[in-house]
Amino acid sequence: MSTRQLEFPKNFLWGAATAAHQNEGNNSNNDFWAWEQISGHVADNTTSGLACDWWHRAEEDFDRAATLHLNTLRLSVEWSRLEPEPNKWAHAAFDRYREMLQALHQRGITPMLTLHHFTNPLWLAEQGGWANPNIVNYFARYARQVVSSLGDLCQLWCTINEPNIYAAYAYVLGEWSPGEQNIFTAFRVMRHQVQAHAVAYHTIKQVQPQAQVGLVQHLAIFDPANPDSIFNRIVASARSTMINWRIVEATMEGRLKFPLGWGKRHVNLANTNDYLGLNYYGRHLLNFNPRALGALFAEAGTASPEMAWPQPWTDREIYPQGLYKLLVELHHQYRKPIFVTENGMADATDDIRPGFILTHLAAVHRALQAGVDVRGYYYWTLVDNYEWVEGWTTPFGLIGLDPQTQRRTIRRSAQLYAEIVEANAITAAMVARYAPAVMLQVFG
Ligand code: IFM
Repeated sequence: MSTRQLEFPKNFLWGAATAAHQNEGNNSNNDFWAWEQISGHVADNTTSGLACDWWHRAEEDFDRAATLHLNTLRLSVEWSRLEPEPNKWAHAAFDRYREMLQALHQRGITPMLTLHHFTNPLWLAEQGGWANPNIVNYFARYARQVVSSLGDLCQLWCTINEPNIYAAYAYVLGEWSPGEQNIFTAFRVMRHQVQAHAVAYHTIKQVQPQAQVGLVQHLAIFDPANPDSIFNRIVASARSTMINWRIVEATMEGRLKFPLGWGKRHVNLANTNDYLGLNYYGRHLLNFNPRALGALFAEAGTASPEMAWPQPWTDREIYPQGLYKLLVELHHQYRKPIFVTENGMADATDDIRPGFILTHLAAVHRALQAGVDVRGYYYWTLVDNYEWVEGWTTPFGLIGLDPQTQRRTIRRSAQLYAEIVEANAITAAMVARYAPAVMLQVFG
């Protein structure tokens, strides 16, 4: 048996990522809850309901996370619980989050806390949500309250999760509340997200100067389905610029470039990330389509079968090299510490997930070898949870969940991940046991 292994740095953070609405249950005071109650909005017509019942029993899953040796967990606080009415703060909800954060610390798990993970209090949605410029001040007020109340238990903060995905689903595709299909509103929303992030960044640093604060962006690889077509190449590159980079650029360089603005530099936006959060899921292959204005003139194409490693249920391909490429690109552009704040796949049978985890961690390792300052990795997600308009159809968890009975099943990939975390390394023996087919991809 080969003794080859990929070792990770000492103090590397190994975690899983989660989100309040997807895990807590009964978040009935937010706009996504209202949205999911309407028939036809969710693939399997389910609602989030009790979700993983974290509002009452998160600690049981924290125990499981500790058994898997995780030393960090990314979770979010639910705005609609904490501020159920404008500027009225629910102390009992703050207390529950304090309990959860304390429970993590007791288990040796460092929390990373996200302030906004897609959902909005109903009062805010009724005022136009992220399309309303007042959101910037509302978000700053909320950030101040959260950090003042929970800051003694948390130092790692994410302001906004995947602003690009939120703007696209809620304002371009119209699949999430408020169901708009207006690309110009989407650009306005993105501008507000950048401004809200920056104001929250400064607010958090004022309250807690030692805090580490960052935006969490979903970055994908957009490649031309046919690399010989110049139109395909143009739309793939435009998609990458607009969807991947404009928001990150604005929060690092301070410039609101087209279509967020006309390139003016705003000092208060610049350098508002202590680290960069990267959520990565795969590669999209694109064809030019002159009729697809809302999709920036692109539609999904397919790769040649021998190239593709398809992901069930999406049009994106599993593409671990993409994680390496994006880590290197972020590093070259911005020289900031990076966390892989999400990476995962839905796989009910858990046949593909072990290979997915191994190949993506090998990509992270390669980036580390190339000098990229990657501080941690969060698998999405710990326990199967409510996947927005996909409902309960896409089990991403290391741990399986039957939402009817709340019964958990530890998947093989959880055992693999636990072994990697415990060893702080990937060994050839692990690959041979869990996913021998990817041996070459992992060790090159
Ligand atoms: O479940 C989502 C999460 O809320 C945000 N990032 C992608 C995940 C999987 O689709």
